[in-house]
Amino acid sequence: MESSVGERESAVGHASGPKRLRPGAAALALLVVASVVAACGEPDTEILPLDDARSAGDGTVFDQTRDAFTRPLANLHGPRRDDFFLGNAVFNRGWVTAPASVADFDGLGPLFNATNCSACHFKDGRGRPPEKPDEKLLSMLVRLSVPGVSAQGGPMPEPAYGEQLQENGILGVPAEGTTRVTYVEEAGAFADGATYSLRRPSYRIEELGYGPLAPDVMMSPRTAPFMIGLGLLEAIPEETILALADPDDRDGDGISGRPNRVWDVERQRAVVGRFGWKANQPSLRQQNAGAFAGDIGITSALFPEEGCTAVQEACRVAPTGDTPQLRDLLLEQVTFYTHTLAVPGRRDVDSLEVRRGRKLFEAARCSSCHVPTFETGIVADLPEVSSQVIHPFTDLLLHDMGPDLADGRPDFEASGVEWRTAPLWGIGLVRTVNRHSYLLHDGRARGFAEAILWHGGEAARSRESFVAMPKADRDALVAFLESL
Ligand code: HEC
Ligand code: HEC
Ligand SMILES: [Ca+2]
Ligand SMILES: [Ca+2]
Ligand SMILES: [Ca+2]
Repeated sequence: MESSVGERESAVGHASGPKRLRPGAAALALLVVASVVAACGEPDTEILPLDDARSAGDGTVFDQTRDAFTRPLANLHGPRRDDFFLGNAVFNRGWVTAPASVADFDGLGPLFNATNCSACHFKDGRGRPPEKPDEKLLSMLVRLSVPGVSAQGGPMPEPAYGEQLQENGILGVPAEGTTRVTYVEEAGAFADGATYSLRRPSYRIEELGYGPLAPDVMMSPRTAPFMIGLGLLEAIPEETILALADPDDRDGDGISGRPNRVWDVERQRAVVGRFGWKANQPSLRQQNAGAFAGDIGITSALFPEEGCTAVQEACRVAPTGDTPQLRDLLLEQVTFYTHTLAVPGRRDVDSLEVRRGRKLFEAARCSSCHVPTFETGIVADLPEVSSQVIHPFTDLLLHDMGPDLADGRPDFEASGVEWRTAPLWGIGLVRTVNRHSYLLHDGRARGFAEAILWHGGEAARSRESFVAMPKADRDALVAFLESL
C-alpha cells in the first residue's frame, strides 16, 4: 500500500469523502493487512498508520504524569539538554520592578498581566477562565482593538488601552481594568434525545484605570495554549501549509481554510502566521518577545518600547531599568526552550474503542481541519525537529467557525469569525497536567463534547455528525480525543 505515512494521512482528510463506518462489518476487514489480523486477532479493526503513538516522531516522550508537557524532546541530547533547562529557568523566572539588585530580571511592567511566563502556561500547559464571578483572569488575557488596520496590517490599538488589557500595574501605576465573565446556560439535545447544556460567555471590563473604552472597541478573550511541540509546528514547511489551503472551496467539501499573513518584525514583511489562536504570530521568537512585552512588560530588541499609551502618564514616567530589559541571550534561551519542548506520546492506541473513535473522527471529517500527519522540513541548527513524521492534528489554517465562536475582532487577515485549527496532540492530558477540562480559545467548553458542540461555520457538518451519533459512538470519539 502507501509507502509514506505522511502522504497517506495528509491525503485522507482532503481527497476522500466520509467513510461509512460499520464496525464488525466484513467490508472493513478487506482493508486489514492479513498478517496484522493474524497477529492481533482483531479481524474487525482496521489498522491505520495513525495508530502511531509517537505524536512527535523521534522527539516523543512517554510520560503521562503532571509533568507530561514539561519534557525536552526525547532526541535532544548532551549540552543541548542543558540549554533547554537554561531556557526553562527563564520561562519560570519571576520578573521584578526596576531597579533591583538582580538587573537581569528587572523591568516588570509598568503595566503587566503576570510576572512570569509559567503563571499562564502552568507546567507548560493551558490556562483557564475564572471559576467564580469575583475571580480575576489568572491565565488568560483580553486583546483589544478598534476598527481599522495598523501600518503593518494588524489590529488598530484601542487609543487609551492599546492592544491588550493589562490587569496589573507596578506601584503607582493604575492597572487598566478587571475582566468579569458571566455565563448563560443554553440547553440542547442530541439526536438520540440525550440533553446537554452549553454556557455562553459574556465579558465586561470593570474598574477601568484610564477612562471609558472606545465605544466601538473589539475584545478577544484568550486562554494560554499549551507549549508542547511548538518547534515541530514551526518546522512544517510553508509550502505544505499553503497546499492545504482552499480559500474558495474549489473541492466543494464546505471547508475553505486559509493562512493568516502577519507582520514579521525582524524580516520587515508579511509572512504566514502560525502561533496564537488566530495564527497571529509568525515565529516562536517573535511570539515570545511579544509575550515578554505585552504580558510582563519586558522590552527586547524586537519590541524596544514600553507599551504605555499617550494617556498613561504614570506608566510613561515609571522606572524601567535597562533598555532593552531582556538581553538577547535570554530571548535566545527561552526561544530554544519553546522549540524543543516535547509532545507526550499517545495512550491506549490499541484499545478497540479508541480505534473506533479514530474512524469516527475521519467519518465526521474532523481531520479535514485537524490534519493528523505532517513531515517537518529541515531546520538549520535544530536537527531534533527536522524531517520528523508528526501527528499534531492541525492544518495551522484559519477557518470560519460560525457566529457562536466569533470574537468579532479581526487579527491581520483573520476575520472576526475565523480561528486557527487548534492542535489536538497531547490534549487528553490537559486534565492531568492542569487539573481542568476547559477548551476552546476562551475556555468556555467544559470538556470534549462541549468543544465539538460549539463548532459551527465550516465545521457545522462535523458538529451535526456528532449530534447524530448514538451515545456509544460519541463516547468512542471522545475516547479517541482522550488518547491524543
Ligand atoms: C497572561 C497570561 C500569559 C502570560 C504571562 C504568557 N502567555 Fe504566552 N500565551 C498566552 C495567550 C492568551 C496566548 C494566545 C495568544 C493569542 O492568541 O494571541 C499565548 C500564546 C503563547 C505562545 C504560542 C502558543 C501557540 O500554540 O500558538 C507561546 C510560544 C507563548 N505564549 C510563550 C510565552 C512566553 C515565552 C511567555 C513569557 C515571556 C508567555 N507566553 C507568557 C498567555 C500568556
Ligand atoms: C472547519 C475546521 C474544523 C473541523 C471540521 C473541526 N474542527 Fe475542531 N477546531 C477547529 C478550530 C478552528 C478550533 C479552535 C476554535 C476556538 O478555539 O474557538 C477547534 C477546536 C477543537 C477542540 C478544542 C481544542 C482546544 O485546544 O481547546 C477540539 C477538542 C476539537 N476541535 C475537536 C474536533 C472534532 C472531534 C471534530 C469533528 C467532530 C472537529 N474538531 C472538527 C476547526 C475544526
Ligand atoms: Ca518594562
Ligand atoms: Ca494595554
Ligand atoms: Ca474545501
